[in-house]
Amino acid sequence: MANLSDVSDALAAQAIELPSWAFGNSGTRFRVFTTPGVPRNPFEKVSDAAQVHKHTGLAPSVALHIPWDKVDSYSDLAKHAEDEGVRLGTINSNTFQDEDYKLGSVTHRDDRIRQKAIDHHFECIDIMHATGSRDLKIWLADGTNYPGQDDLRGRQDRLQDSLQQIYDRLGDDQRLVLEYKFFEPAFYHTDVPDWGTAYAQVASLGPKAVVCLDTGHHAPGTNIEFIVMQLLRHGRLGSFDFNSRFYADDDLIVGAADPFQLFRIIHEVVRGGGLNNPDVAFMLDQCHNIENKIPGQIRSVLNVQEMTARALLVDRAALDAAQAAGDVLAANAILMDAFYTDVRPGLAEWRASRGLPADPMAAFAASGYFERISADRVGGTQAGWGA
Ligand code: RM4
Ligand code: MN
Repeated sequence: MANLSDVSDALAAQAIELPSWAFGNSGTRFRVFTTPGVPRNPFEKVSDAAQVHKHTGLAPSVALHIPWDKVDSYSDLAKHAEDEGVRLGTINSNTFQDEDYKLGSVTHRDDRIRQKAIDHHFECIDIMHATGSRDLKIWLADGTNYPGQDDLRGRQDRLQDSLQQIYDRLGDDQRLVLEYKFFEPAFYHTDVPDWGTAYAQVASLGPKAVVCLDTGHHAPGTNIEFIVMQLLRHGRLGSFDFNSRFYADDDLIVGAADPFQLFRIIHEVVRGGGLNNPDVAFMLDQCHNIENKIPGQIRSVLNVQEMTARALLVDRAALDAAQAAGDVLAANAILMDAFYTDVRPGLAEWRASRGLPADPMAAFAASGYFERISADRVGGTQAGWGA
């Protein structure tokens, strides 16, 4: 098996994008608890995200959500990000909080409402030009609650037409990233429920359309690493939204519920050439409901780094040989050897050797940043989900 020094370059190249909404107060449909120092505007969210990068070196960019992160000047926001040592990343559209979208957005039967949803994406593309963002990520709440409520085929046709109009607006270097989710807020059917539907939709749009795999958006028991393999094989895995789930779309800290699943996913990413490949963006999509948000994000990127390190330790040559020989138990043991390797002490040393804190959680706690924002940001209540 390799050791960490053999994979140092791959670790150094890793970049994980943070969601601006992770820094605002968020919650379930029950109580939204507040956190001291919560950002009052997108500038403060970017500052908080920059803390994660400062202490880990892993998170150089921040995804924005529109309209949550609308500002008067995107060049000012981009400049602020640069001053803080990070940059602005993916732009996420939002067609799930407007009264008009009760029965759908880009799939709506009413041309006025469907056009409004398409126009929102055009606005997002304008913002991408101002921020220098490459990716437009689209997750839709569209779907129905009752059998017979609407014509499934008609909705799929309107979805295709709307996405094509949005796609045709993209600049040469921009991408449309379509995210699927099998249920919620619609419960009978969603219009983009699974990777196959997302794949069929993006494949007919053109080469700049790819799929986002949100790890929380599958039915229990789904073999997510198989989907990773398949999308990579077709050249359509555009990005990950990492988080973890026990029961539904829990949006908990990635790797918390099932670290082995995260390992298996990243193993397939490595196997398929998707690691540190700009075509496959690593992002978090999480909400910190009860834990403090900045340390929650630090923990998250470290979890991804730890499972990446373990996946890189897999002895690929030995694995290939065991697989070719049909040696089931040896092949399984080779994978498990890497998974069970505790990479944490090695990663602490590796960080220290690169001028980063050996223990990013402790370094953030000692920095006084949390105490400072808690005192300074009076009046910050909600920013992000539920804003
Ligand atoms: C959705 C989806 C999107 C995210 C929103 C906040 O469930 O996962 O990626 O933008 O939540
Ligand atoms: Mn997501």
